[in-house]
Amino acid sequence: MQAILEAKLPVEIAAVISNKADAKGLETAASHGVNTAVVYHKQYSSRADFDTALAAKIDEFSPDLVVLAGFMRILTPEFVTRYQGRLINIHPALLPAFPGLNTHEKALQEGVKIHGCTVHFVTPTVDHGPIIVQAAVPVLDDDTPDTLAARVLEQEHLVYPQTIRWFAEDRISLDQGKVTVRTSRANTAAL
Ligand code: 3YE
Repeated sequence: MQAILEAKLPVEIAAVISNKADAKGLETAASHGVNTAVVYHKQYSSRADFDTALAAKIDEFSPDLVVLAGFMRILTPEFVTRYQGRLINIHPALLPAFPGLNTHEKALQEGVKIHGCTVHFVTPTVDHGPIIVQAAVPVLDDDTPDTLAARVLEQEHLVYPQTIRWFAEDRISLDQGKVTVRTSRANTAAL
């Protein structure tokens, strides 16, 4: 989220909304003069109620694009459908490998030599939406989950702002589950 705020993108960051009042990102956003809001999931008796409240808060800002950054909740199909084609997430693995949590541990366990991150449209099945962009990093022999995570995070900080820039420039489209990225650069960031 901080990398996005500091990337000097040609967009207005309408608001940063968290489901946790103590999220560091709220402070960071406020220090950049960005609107913040909290929709606390524990105040709602069901996932559907939380998602409805979250959507209502988001819609107060009429965003063109909703960007999940460090957001750790599974969203209902109703929520996901409401923002179809304008809701994106970044996942710390080269999907479809290693969906879910603890991706760096899993990558080391499996012995993959290439790991990375994936920006994807959000669909009802977690971590299975259409892929927009990926960045790859090498896995080194002496990597720990932490050193590997740091290498991947560096790429996340590049590709997520880049994706938002392309979105703002109307270079990304989603048609029948297929993503097109119109850019002179390759879709994949370099190693
Ligand atoms: N929801 C849908 N599709 C997606 N959320 C995220 C991506 C994505 C999505 O592609 N439908 C971990 C969720 C995985 C988990 O079990 N979370 C718990 C809450 C844990 C907590 O509050 O810390 C839950 O019950 O949702 C964003 C990434 C989701 C990460």
